[in-house]
Amino acid sequence: MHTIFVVGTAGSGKSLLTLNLAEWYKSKGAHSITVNLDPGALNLPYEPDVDVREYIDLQQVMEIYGLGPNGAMILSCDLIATKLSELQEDIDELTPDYAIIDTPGQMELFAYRESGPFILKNIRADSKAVLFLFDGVLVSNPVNLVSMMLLATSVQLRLASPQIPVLTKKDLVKNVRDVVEWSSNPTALEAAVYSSSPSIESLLSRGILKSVVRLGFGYNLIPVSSVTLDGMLNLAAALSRILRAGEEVED
Ligand SMILES: Nc1nc2c(ncn2[C@@H]2O[C@H](COP(=O)(O)OP(=O)(O)OP(=O)(O)O)[C@@H](O)[C@H]2O)c(=O)[nH]1
Ligand SMILES: [Mg+2]
Repeated sequence: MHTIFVVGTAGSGKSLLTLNLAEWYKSKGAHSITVNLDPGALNLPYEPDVDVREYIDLQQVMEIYGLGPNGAMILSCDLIATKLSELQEDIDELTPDYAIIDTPGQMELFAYRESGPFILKNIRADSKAVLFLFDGVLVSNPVNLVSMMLLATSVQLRLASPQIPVLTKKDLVKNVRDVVEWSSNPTALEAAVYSSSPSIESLLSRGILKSVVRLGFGYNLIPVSSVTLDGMLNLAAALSRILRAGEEVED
C-alpha cells in the first residue's frame, strides 16, 4: 500500500485534491481509499472510507475537557495519534493500493505538534509521500510565495518525509507560468519580489529570500486544478517516482 498525505494551509484545496487523487487512481484500475484525519471537518467533498471523526468528536472534546473551539481543536489533533492503531486497522481492512490522507484544515496543528510527525512515521505502508499544497490564489503574489516556501521548508523539516510541492487552483491563477518559474529560479523570484514591493516589505523579504536560497531548497511547483483536472497527470507521475523510490528504500 502507498500512502499520500495531503498537507497545506487552511482552504488550500486539500480535501478536493484528496477526492480527485482517489478518483484518478480508481480510473486507472487501482484500489484507492480516502482517509479523513481532520476531526473538525464539517463538509467534506467526499465520503471518507476511513474517518477520524468516528473516534474523535470535537463537540465531546469541548464538553469533557471544558475547552473552547480552538483548544478543543488542538487537543483533538493530538488525540489522533492515540487512535492510530484503530485507523490503521480500518485502512488495512480495506486492502487499498493507495490511501489518500486528508489532514486537518489548520495545517500547523498537524505539522507542528507531535501528533503529525508521529502519525506519518508510524502509519504502516510500503511507501509514503507528502503533498504540500501552495494555495494558487495566495502564491500568485511573489511575496506570498516566499513566505509559503518558508512554511513548506519548515514543514518538510518537521515531517522529514519526501514532499511534492503542488500549486493548487491552477484554473484561478492567471500567471501560472510566472509562479512556476519563480518557484524554481531564485533569481527570477528575487526580481519579482523587488518589482512587486519595493518598500520595506521587500527589504524584509530580500533577507528572507536570500536565506531560503542559501538553504538550497528548490521548489518545482506542479500546477494542478481540482476543477478542470488539468495537471493531474504530472502530479501522478511525480508521485509515482517518489512512491517507487520509497518502496526500494523500504525493501
Ligand atoms: N477553482 C478552484 N477551486 C478550488 C480548487 N481546489 C479547491 N477549490 C475550492 O477552494 C475551497 C477550499 O477547498 P478545500 O478542498 O475544502 O480546501 P481544504 O484545504 O481542504 O480546506 P480546509 O480543510 O478547510 O483547510 C473550496 O471552495 C473548493 O471548492 C481548484 O483547483 N480550483
Ligand atoms: Mg479540508
